[in-house]
Amino acid sequence: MRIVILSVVVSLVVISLVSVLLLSTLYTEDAPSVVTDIIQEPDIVMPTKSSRPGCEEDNACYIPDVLSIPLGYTITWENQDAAFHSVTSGVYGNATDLFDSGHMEYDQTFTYTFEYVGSFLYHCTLHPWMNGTILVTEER
Ligand SMILES: [Cu+2]
Repeated sequence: MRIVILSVVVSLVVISLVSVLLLSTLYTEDAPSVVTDIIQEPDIVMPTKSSRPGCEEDNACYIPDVLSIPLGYTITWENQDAAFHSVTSGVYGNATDLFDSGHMEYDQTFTYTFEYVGSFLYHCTLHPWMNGTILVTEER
């Protein structure tokens, strides 16, 4: 009788331990993906078809094409177009060496932290019509 009770208790403990383990794996798998989604929310996107001229007429080669940020803010760009694009400081044919993403493929992101106050022009090295501006202000 004692052995029967003991084995029932042991089985119950094992079953509950396994359930807790299974549940915890479920939750640990869910939690990081939610956090990742929040972190990867881009500030600026390169939309589809920005590789063809015309987006500049709607100021929509980078969306938004002008963005104001506080000093020290880190901007995330995301290429949502099928074509390669870049995020390069300066203007087309006259890049500065502040930042350069290199060629970004679809879904790729680029981040840059602005450490100086001012207005910063940037462009795409592949498509002369793609231009954007970051306005960095003193307030945090
Ligand atoms: Cu481009």
